[in-house]
Amino acid sequence: MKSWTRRGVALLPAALALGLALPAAAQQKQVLKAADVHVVGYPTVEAVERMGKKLEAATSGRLSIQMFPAMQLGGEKEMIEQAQVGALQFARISVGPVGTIVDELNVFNMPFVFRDVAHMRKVIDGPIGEDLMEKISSNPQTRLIGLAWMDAGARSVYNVKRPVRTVDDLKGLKVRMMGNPIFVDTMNALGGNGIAMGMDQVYNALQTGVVDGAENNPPSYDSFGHFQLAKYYSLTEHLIIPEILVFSRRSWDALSKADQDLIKKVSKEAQLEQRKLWDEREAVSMKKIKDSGIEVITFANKKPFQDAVKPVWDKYGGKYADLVKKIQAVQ
Ligand code: GTR
Repeated sequence: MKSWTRRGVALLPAALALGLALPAAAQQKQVLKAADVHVVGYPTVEAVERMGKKLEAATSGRLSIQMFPAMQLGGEKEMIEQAQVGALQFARISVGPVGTIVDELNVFNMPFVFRDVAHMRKVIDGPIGEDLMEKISSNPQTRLIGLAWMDAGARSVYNVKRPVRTVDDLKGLKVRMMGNPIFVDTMNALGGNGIAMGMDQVYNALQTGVVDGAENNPPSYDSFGHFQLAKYYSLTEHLIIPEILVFSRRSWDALSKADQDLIKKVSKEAQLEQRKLWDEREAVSMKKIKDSGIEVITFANKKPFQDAVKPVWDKYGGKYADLVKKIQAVQ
């Protein structure tokens, strides 16, 4: 009896680490850390916080999420690194930086790859989305588990200098892009000077003239305060890049199968819940942008912009040709 007890005690930490079937009350409370570059109230942050509430309810408080919003843990590159070592569990990031780790995902980072946002949503909700998500989880080098897609609308160019009405107007503008060579090449093909930079530096860079502009969706342009500095917003919609919620593989492997399944379930629900929040927020941000006197430039025809990015397709497109055909076939 004694030796059984000793062995039982000795095995306890291992059992906990593996999440083996101990009575729920005996299992440790776990606070899962989540990070986002966005502030509280932003659709992605709100969706993950709601997930946390669901986890708490489903496990009687054993699992919960602590959100670190607003770049408290750095930019997305830093968030990925922290998730890889298990210092952070959930990282809500753009597919932009993920493409530098899992090349297949770069297909979503190609300019004008989707016809519109509705097309992107159909693709991420369907088998292509599932397949690409699996590519993250199945590749041991990522050290990440892919959980859910989220919406980030379409990205458009804004700048401090002048209204951009044509491709030519972009000439000579230094435009911040996310850290992925595809984006820098895209801006260069459009005639501007693409400058890769983490979001944590962009406001300052716009203020000091290190860059003349950047590109993003209306909620980000609004929420990061860039609209207060860059007064010209041209709805080029050159990139439609979904967001992604990933989990640290290291932390994942220490969870029980039941907890993994629960996290997968609430993440999938978050994918559609975030979309509703997104649509509402996009309308609010667009109104705020227009009401604050920003010159919003629309395009009846984006073909000149689409034609200009042909060099990017020539350089990278070949690798993704089959996948692109499948994406285009999604109606
Ligand atoms: C936002 C996106 C962030 C980040 C940011 C950026 O739209 O939600 O995840 O990618 O853009 O430009 O760095």
